[in-house]
Amino acid sequence: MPKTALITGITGQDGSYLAEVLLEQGYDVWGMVRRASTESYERIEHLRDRVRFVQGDLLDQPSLTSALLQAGPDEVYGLAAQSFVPTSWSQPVLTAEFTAVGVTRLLEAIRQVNPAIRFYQASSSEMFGKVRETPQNELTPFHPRSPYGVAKAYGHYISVNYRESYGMFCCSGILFNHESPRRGLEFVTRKVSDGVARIKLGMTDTLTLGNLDARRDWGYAADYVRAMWLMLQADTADDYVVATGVTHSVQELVETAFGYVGLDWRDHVRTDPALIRPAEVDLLVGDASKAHGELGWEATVDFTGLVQMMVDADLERLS
Ligand code: NAP
Ligand code: G4F
Repeated sequence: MPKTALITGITGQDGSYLAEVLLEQGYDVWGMVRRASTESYERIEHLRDRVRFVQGDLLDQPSLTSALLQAGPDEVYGLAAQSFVPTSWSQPVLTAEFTAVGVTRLLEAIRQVNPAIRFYQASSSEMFGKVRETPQNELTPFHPRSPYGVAKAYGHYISVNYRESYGMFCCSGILFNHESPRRGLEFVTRKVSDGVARIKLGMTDTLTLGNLDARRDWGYAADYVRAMWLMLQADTADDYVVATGVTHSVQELVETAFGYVGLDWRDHVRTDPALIRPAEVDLLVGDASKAHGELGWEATVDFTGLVQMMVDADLERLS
């Protein structure tokens, strides 16, 4: 009997890769999508005839209950969120409604429809914020530095609480930044790969960025969604850091991407104070020893391989 999974946020970067993994595993895959005047199915176009869709929105409790009743999942992957950190300052209340309280709405729907459903919560290294120790692991205290980080800390703790209060199988994956050619264009890696491709192809000459000193632990999204699936196959529900363990600055990202196509970044990159955040997360680097040891998870793509993959994909798309 094949298992059934429901993915919220299936139209996003991670949802598209996770759907591929689950289909490969023989799952019946359902995706929750929100109604829009224009469909945003670009990342899952190639999967459309293999996935079933149900409408729902994190703001609307009855739609979540209906989605669960319709799909009848064994596993729910809660990936939907307002996921862009700068937007969380301009829309802090909406971010809290989607990214924080939305998790409670989904957990309540699961508890009422079928509390045996296994649940994955898309938690974030942004919760570590102004980091208390380096590298960060599952026991590192949180100090979020944006309304997004605060909302994710809520989502993490409410998932832990439903596990501890009701015995539900809730896993919180504390994932560090993960990227791919399907990454949204506003995130820094994709902004850089897209910008480098445009400059290389003569479509523009300049790339404007914010803080070049921030450091992130960047991995490949297709690797990270495997960790989500592995968490829900474990004997007991738990929380896991997923990271490469290697950190690079935004400047190193820029140097690597421009260098790959034979350009000097100093000739093209400008900085704009308007892109500096009200509060910054200066350094993230994760310790994924628990995921390695208990789940057998490993990253397969390193930083240079990731940057080159993204630049190649944008060059091909724009050529
Ligand atoms: P993403 O590309 O921004 O995708 C977000 C998804 O959420 C989209 O499918 C979006 O649908 C959906 N969504 C947003 N608001 C919704 C609402 N009110 N109701 C229903 N669906 C809604 O994000 P991602 O990079 O795939 O990340 C997936 C999850 O992991 C997010 O929760 C993110 O915060 C978290 N996370 C990401 C990273 C990372 O580095 N990528 C790291 C740690 C944690 P539309 O297409 O309709 O907009
Ligand atoms: O690519 P970013 O926007 O990602 P950020 O803020 O780290 O958040 C991402 O990763 C989190 C996991 O830690 C996720 F939870 C979250 O949903 C999202 O996927 O920015 C990375 C760094 C920041 O320090 C930022 O200040 O790049 C710096 N940066 C410099 N110039 C820029 C830019 N970021 C963006 N987006 N655009 C710039 O022009």
